[in-house]
Formats: sequence, structure tokens, C-alpha cells
Amino acid sequence: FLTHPGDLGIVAVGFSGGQGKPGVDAAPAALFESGLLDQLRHDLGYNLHGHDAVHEYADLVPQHDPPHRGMKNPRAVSAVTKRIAEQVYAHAREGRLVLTLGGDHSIAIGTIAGTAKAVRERFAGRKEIAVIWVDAHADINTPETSGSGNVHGMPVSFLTGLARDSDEQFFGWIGDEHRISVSKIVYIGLRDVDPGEKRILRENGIKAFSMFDIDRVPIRSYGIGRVMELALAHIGADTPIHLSFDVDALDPMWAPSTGTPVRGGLTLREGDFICEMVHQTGSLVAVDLVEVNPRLGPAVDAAHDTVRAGCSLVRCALGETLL
Ligand code: B3U
Ligand code: MN
Ligand code: MN
Repeated sequence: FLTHPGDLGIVAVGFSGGQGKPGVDAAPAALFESGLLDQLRHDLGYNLHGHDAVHEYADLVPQHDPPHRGMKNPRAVSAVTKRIAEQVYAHAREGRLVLTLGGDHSIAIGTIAGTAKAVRERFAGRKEIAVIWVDAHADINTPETSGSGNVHGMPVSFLTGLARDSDEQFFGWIGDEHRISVSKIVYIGLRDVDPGEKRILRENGIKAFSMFDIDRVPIRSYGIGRVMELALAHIGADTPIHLSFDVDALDPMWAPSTGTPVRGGLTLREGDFICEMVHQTGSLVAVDLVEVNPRLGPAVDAAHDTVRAGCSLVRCALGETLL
């Protein structure tokens, strides 16, 4: 009801400044090399737009970028995410479903800001997007609660307005039209949440399904099927959905090549199922796949396996398993 079925805008982001490990910027090229674009075009039948370039945003990354409020590379991340917001907005305004391939998770500041703005405009301010954030981490630190200073651990706090800065060069460009309310976020897959983040989640009543909730042991846990029912019920019908999928939500068994792997995660099948359920709603307006780092991993096959898992998640979100 929202997007032109079949038109897919792609934003390939070769950026790693939201965290410290190089290589996550090489993910879009690795996903393309493994055949993702052909799968989307030929197997799923999408018309692709914007897929011919991997953006590196070198013109936006300053030589000297000292910390601000403890944030590392603050000017670069702010400027790059501002540009990504414009790119995603431009696709969404044309009625395209938007697929963003990261890059680290700081880029979701841009992708979600872009879809939030486009959906507000389309519905004359009467509709807000919901965000399904699939991740081992909550990424809701403020600059002040963060222990690492890495902005990929902060995107949700900037997007909800829990963190703000009046200076344009430090995310001051984020306006009300870009923001989402805390009631419209649902987390799935959490298992490595900082003490300060737990307090933020609790104080703001944010809906979160941890790995405990997903567990297959039928004691107090729901299992992934019930978790998805509850997550989608929380969002409500007829709400445009932005799916932001951090590959580290998957167990390192399936996605070892990522900056901060955490054991005890989702199986690939559970990850695919989340994506399938979101696709089935018919309300999907944007998908992010982030934190694939083909330069990391214990074994030779690690990067290959992780890229394959990433492609699978994207295909499921875009409707591959519909018969
Ligand atoms: N919560 C920690 C660790 C972390 C967040 N996101 C990832 N790791 N991938 C932090 O740095 O804020
Ligand atoms: Mn993340
Ligand atoms: Mn994560």
C-alpha cells in the first residue's frame, strides 16, 4: 500500500567510522560479488535503482575529527549519516522500497531519519514509521552513557531524541521530521546490553525481546513465532515498518565476520523468519543490513558464510520465500 511493488532503491554504504575496526566498509562490494543484485533482479523481479555505486563519502570525512562529548569521529559520522538520510529519502519519496547495505550500524541514523521524513510527508504528518531493530546490542547509549565512544552504539538515542546536540556538525541536523518515538521501536535478539542502556530501556518503557524470549525451551519464553506475533501486534497494522538488521543478531556460528560477535544468538533460520514475517505484513518500507565485516573472522570460510547469511536475510525481507 506504500511502495510501488517491484521498485527497489539501493544505498550501498562503504563507511566504518561508527566503530573502530576497518573492513565493514567492504561489505556492500562483498554482497554484490556474491550475486545479491542478480538475485534481487532475476529471482525476485525487482527494478533496481542506485545500485551502480558503493558510496564512500570521502569528501565528508575530515582529516582532523577529535572527539565531541566522547564520541569518536563525530563530524564524519554526522556528515555521512546526513547524506545517507538524503539518499534514502530521495528513494522513498519516489515510492521505492529502500535497501541500505552497511557499513556499521551508525548509518541507521541516516536511513531511519530518511524514511521517517518521507513517510511523514506522504501521510501529511498523520503517520509515523515503526522500527524493528534486530541486534545483539541495543545501540541506545547516549554519548554520556557510552563506554566506547563508538557511535554505532548510539543511533537509537539520536533517532528518538534521547540524545541531542544543537550543533549541526554533531547531529544537530536531525529534526523532528527525522525522529521516531520510543513507543514505535521493537528490539529482537538482545543479549549484550550495557547497564546504562538497560536503564534507558526500562525508564522509557521500550519494547524489547531478548534471546531469552526467543528461546525454544518452553518455560517462560515465547519462541520466535510468538515473539514476531507480539512484536507486530505492538507496532499495529497499517504502520510503515523500517527493518534494521544487525548481522551480529545471528549467532557467530552463522555470522562470524562481524565487529562484536556475541555467542548465544539467533539461528540463520530464526533471522530469515523475522525477515519473512516482516515482509508478509506488506508494510515494509525500508531494510538495513549492517555490520558484515568480510575482513574479520576466525576461519577462511567465515567471511563467505557471513556474506551468504546476509544475502539470505535480505532475500527473505524482500519476499523470496513467498510461493
Ligand atoms: N554497547 C557497546 C557495544 C556495542 C554496541 N554495538 C555494538 N557493540 N556492535 C557500545 O559500544 O556502545
Ligand atoms: Mn547494531
Ligand atoms: Mn550489534
